[in-house]
Amino acid sequence: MAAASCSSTILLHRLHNTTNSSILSSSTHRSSSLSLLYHRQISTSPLIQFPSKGLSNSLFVAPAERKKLSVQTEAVRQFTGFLTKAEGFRFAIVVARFNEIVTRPLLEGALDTFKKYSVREEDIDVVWVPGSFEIGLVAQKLGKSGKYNAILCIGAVVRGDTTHYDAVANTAASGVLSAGINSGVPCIFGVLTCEDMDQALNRAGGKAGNKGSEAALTAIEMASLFEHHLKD
Ligand code: INI
Repeated sequence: MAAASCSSTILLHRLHNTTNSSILSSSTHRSSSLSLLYHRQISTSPLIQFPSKGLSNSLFVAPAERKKLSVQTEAVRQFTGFLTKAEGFRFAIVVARFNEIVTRPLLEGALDTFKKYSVREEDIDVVWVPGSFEIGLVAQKLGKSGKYNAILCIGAVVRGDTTHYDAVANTAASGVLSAGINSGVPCIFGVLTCEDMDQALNRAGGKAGNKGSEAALTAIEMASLFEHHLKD
């Protein structure tokens, strides 16, 4: 584990960013300020809030205590994945054929995003399965193959279509989760669970954006987190 002592400039930088030092290795490098530009969703609020005197149940933090708190949290190392330098990462996409009218645009959104973030086409394998129920097993197999940095799982479960909506939706979610845990490779849940087809189409490139594209960003971030910070 890297030593916690360093200059206040570096500490401040670390509070808003991450170091390149792996949590699981002893090597320590400082991240470049460039990486700050690409940092996603960083919370600048304190991680913990202490109650102020006389307000034991309140979350109010007096200015003096807030200052003290920021001094304390400056020593906390924070790690995250980045969207830059995705070139060289390998991804598998497992996509369900069921509701293909929805899953195909989700797949296209994911492929577009990978391209935008410099993932090479030859580093992406797409595996089609009959339905969302089958995704978890295949994702696990691909994860365990050791060939990929992350597995992106795409499906669409629509309540209107089925009386076993809950069974398929829950199986898809727990299957993708288990695949990640059992393989040690990030498995990203890009399976829509919707009330009706309109809602599904809206999320597959319609009014509500493209969830396949969002899932691809998550896959890159997780691949980066594992590559740079969580390697055995
Ligand atoms: N599969 C889906 O991906 N979405 C659905 O909405 C769906 N419905 O409606 O039934 C669905 N069913 C198929 C299921 O995933 C399996 O392929 C099938 O049960 C065979 O195991």
